[in-house]
Amino acid sequence: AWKKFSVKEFKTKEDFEKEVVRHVETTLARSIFNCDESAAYNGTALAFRDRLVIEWNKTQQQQTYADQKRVYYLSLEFLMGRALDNAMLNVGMKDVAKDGLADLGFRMEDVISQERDAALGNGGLGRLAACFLDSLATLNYPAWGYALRYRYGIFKQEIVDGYQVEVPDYWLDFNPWEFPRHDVTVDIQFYGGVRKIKNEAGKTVSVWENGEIVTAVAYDAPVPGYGTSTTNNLRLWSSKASHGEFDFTKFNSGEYEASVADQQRAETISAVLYPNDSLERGKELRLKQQYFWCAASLFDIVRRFKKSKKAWSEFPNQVAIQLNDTHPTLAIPELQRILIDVEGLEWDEAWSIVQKTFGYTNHTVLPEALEKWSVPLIQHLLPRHLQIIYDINLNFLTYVERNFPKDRDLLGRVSIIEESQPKMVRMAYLAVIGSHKVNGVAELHSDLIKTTIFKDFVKIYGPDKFTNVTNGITPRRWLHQSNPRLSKLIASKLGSYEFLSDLTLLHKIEAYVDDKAFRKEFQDIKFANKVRLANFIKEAQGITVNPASLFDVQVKRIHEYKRQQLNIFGVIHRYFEIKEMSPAERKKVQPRVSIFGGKAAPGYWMAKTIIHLVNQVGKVVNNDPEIGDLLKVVFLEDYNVSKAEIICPASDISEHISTAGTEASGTSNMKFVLNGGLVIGTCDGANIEITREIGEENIFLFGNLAEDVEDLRHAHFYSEFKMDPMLQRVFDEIRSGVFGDAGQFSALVNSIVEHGDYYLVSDDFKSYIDTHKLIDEAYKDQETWLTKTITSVARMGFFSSDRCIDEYAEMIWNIEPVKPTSNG
Ligand code: 26M
Repeated sequence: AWKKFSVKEFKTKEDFEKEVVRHVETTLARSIFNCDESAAYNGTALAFRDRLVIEWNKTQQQQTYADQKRVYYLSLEFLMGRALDNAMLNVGMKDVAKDGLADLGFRMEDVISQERDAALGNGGLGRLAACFLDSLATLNYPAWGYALRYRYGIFKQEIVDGYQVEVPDYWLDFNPWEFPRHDVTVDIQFYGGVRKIKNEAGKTVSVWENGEIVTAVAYDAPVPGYGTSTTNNLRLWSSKASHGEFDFTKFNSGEYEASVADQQRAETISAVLYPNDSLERGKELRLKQQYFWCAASLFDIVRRFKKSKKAWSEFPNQVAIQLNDTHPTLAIPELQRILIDVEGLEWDEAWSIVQKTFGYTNHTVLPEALEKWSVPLIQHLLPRHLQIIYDINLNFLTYVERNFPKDRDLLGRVSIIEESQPKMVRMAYLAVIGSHKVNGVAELHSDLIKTTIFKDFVKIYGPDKFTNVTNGITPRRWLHQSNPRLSKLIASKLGSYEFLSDLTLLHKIEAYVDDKAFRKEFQDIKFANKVRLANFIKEAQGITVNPASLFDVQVKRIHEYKRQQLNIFGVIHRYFEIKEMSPAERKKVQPRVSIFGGKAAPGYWMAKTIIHLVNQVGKVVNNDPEIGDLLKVVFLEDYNVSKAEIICPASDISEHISTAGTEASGTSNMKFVLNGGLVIGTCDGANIEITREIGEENIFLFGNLAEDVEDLRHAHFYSEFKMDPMLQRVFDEIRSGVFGDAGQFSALVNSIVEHGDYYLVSDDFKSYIDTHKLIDEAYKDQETWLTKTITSVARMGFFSSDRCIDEYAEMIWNIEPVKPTSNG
């Protein structure tokens, strides 16, 4: 009977308005008479949240009852963006809410944009995790995400005098989407020592003791699926002082300050997301974050398993844990520790459970990005784990030696411990050894890990331990939400929105590629999206751009390997080319807007220099009366998920131009093509598979291939190298001071001219410029261009994260969906 007392449903706009007013007046304790946009947002969010939590509770109950294997996605980053629009899409009733808000005097778009992004991630890796959660729920897989509840997400970027300035992102003032679970806590130990004792059975066991304790508190957020009532859970851990530590003795004995300091030290663990795409090498706090999160999550998972009273051998049949990069690798020794030290299993039995439980996804082959932690630091912070890591290594090396007795150097090469000064733990090797499957994120990348960083492990374990799962994106956010008009146009032709749950259905729009009305609407939509972006650029950066220009976009984290410097050098080249033209020649130039966006890691000086150069070039070009609309250069401040939702539907060309072999996959390439933009790109990451799917006539590929990179790098040092004359001209202009004090840019120019051009900018420059020429010409033929874009959209079905999650489920996790039933 209690089921009947569910929350108030709203069916009409009047019901909805009542719910908003009720929440504003009671939950928020505000007068409805000074209800501003922010209050309207909160009221709307709470009204939809009520609907969501009912489904959420039901899902959790049904999944427990189903008693099937669950997957736990361990990721230090979930770049979720805004939640309200997605909640409305999944609950339904957005139209009702829109009418209701209109009655109350608000526009839906304004209310939606009140929400701050949940920016708990750096870039592609964190956004991939968010897309995966969306697909897991949509496909009814029983799945939980585990992460940290950072008080500060990725910093906000401001551009001051052309330089990046970082501003803290304090986002938790009021977050209607999170539910504190003050009753779900785990005490986590750090430091201390290990003692061997004999237990009651006479067996020698290790006890880790006398450490510091910090408490993990769970905060849960609902993750709704599309077209299903399945609502999964994202659990974020927050750190606070354990009761022992905020000590009443200290408090009473006048050491008030000391006890508060203890508390603050504990809270520091979950305070801030590390803003590096790369690593905060050796930072103790980062290692503390990793262990704190792994230990809390594993305790939670083991606690849930133990409730079932099943035998330990059943653990891998109930639990799959996916490691998103090496950040959660400590979960491997932690589970081994729980099984042998706490639960009393024998080493071999425990280790077999561990290996069957974990899967590891690698996201980069760049050597400088591979995680290593110093042995002394781990010894200090996690003494028992270091012992276990050494034991894992000993067993592994013994096995290798027995099977490959003739290869003398092999042991040193594959050892988890690097024999450096100090010794280092190679986290990627530990992750490979402790998992049953290792996957890369696009075909080329998955091949590369087998021939480079994990070559020896392929020899040891055989090739079947390694597999590929090409990344994908959720069409709910990256088509329907970001481009509602295109989604509607597609639905009108396919007869329903089913393509949002089965993106391969998109192929059917290829039948309309010659349909006049369809083409016109498709083109109008692109133009309207460009107008929307042009307005945004005007508002945000004060720059006027003509939406009839070709919009050329590169938005992603700033890295030398992603080669924004190649792009801006190309822009400089274009600028001087136009300057030298006669008026008659200028008439034939295709007007362009070059749009950049992205954050540099705060300590990555070269990346910051690239941002500065883009801004300096913009200042010169945009104010040059000779140039006018022929070229504009925009650096869009503070690129994030919600801005990507405006930018991706508005590009004509987007740039994915990494040095071949360096970008593991890329995912924004998929977003741009799915929204009717074309790509200029290198043969790298998922660009290769995008080409295979959409056809090579529909993409602008350029540059050297991954297989030639090594020789080309070598050639910069060991043979007579002739700098490309067009690029030389660009460098001469920069050095002349046209874009401000040349000294600012000397390190950037010299990295290419003097220090070996590691990312091969000079080798690819001509090919890049020539390809942009082709793009200019192709764009002038609007009909052919339109055909390319429509055809490409129709062929993007493969890149749904739904396909990707089904592949993980089958090849790595061995899990089945739990179909929701209508009665809990
Ligand atoms: C850091 C500093 C200097 C140069 C490179 C790095 C660096 C590169 C990659 C650090 C970490 C990296 O890997 C983590 C990561 O975010 N990888 C991204 O994962 C996405 C999802 O799979 C892929 O789409 C991106 O291609 C990949 O870069």
